Amino acid sequence: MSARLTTLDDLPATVRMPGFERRERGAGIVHLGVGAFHRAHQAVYTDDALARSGGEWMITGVSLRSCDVADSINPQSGLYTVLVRAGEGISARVVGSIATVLAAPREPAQVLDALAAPSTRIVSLTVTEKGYGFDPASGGLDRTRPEIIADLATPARPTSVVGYLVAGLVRRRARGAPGLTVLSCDNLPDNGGLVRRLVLEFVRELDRDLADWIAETVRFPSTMVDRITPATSDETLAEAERATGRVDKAAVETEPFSQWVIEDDFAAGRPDWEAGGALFVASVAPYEKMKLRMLNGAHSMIAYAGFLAGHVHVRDAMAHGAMRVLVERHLRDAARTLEPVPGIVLPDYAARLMERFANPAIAHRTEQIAMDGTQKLPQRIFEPALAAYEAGWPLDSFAFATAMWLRFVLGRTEDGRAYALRDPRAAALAAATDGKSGDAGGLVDAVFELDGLMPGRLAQARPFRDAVETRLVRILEKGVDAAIAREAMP
Ligand code: CS2
Repeated sequence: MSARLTTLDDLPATVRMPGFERRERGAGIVHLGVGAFHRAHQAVYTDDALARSGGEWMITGVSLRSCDVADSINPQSGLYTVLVRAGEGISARVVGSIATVLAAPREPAQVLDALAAPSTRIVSLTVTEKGYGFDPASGGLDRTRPEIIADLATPARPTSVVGYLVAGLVRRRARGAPGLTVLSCDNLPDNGGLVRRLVLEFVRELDRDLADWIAETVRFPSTMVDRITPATSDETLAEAERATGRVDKAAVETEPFSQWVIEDDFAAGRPDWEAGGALFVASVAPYEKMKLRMLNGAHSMIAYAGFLAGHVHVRDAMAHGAMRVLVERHLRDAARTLEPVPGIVLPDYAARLMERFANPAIAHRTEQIAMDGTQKLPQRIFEPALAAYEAGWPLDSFAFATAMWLRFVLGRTEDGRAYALRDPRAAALAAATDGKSGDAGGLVDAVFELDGLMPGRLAQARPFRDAVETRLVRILEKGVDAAIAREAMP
């Protein structure tokens, strides 16, 4: 059995190493949500930035809910392997930009200290869509969420993302520490604006002066992030051990492609993320819409249709002729709803997505992407559907994706296997669909009426509703495979 990855000594020459002396670099970033995506994306850009331009930008990771990442990465001094996989090729790189990971459930005071440290100049986040605790109907805090209720009652002992951000800022101000930049890196439209709104709403209930201080001294730039990164599996860990000769419990695998577009609005400096290829722009919105509607929208369609048709991975669905046709159609229909995106030719972007989805070396589970549909579909499917409806463009792709999601919500495959609906609104979905599993029209009506799920104008758009129902009838009566084949017919 190999030794554990704890130092950079004696790694094989084929493994790329951090291009800087880790001991010489101090911390400057606190990152909330140290999952596989962060380790394959922002931490890699930061590694590149530290190598090219130095600076005190080491990352202190924070896991808000579990201790797993801290327990796997801290014994490795924060080191871990990124495997980049395409075709037969695989390359390994050990990343050195994470100094340590704190587990909030175990050491909440240390997390607050890190947020309040004057050396912390950026707090970045990848906490998933549901992590923000917002109410999609109002765009403000979701006051029915237990963690939000608890944090508003006892703000000094937070558990939620917004609660931690606010408690950290309270301490910073009390200490006289300067403002900083809060950098959301989740797949949500206007992610910076969203987190700013939530933080300010929360703070206004506690302390109006503090709200003014935050509005003046804290920046909340928006970002678009992209790199397809499946959850780490045992196979990832075995592959990392083969590549490095070390046991690495924090390894991740990802694709070659990576993109980061960031609004250039920082309160107290930033790393030289351009070193890793990041693009700084005045407005992220066009990039973010493109990515959410094309990549993520098509991904969600593939996830629901693919999962129900028995495709375990995205690449398996992409090997199926009719599914490929539908992915191409989806990308075209989504692209039509976009304004021009500076520097990007949308048909080329779409062609690249087809290749990325089909990457045979990436085992991205459809079931992973299918989770949290209520949090993802509004920006991925419903917003472009509304744009298409209002412009008189085809609705088929969006209606098909929606119908497949509704079928997925029933929680049972065609051969009768039950699966858990992992979604923060699972209870509301179950209540809405209860007793209606054979009634397409009833299902559509009940789900379309859910609060804050769909823009009102879309829920009331008869052509969209009917297009979804027609498809759901077909799925329920003829089956998923037949519905996919029919949909792909010219
Ligand atoms: C996926 C994304 O799980 C999902 O919902 O659509 O995680 C996707 O892989 C990334 O956004 C790619 O950058």
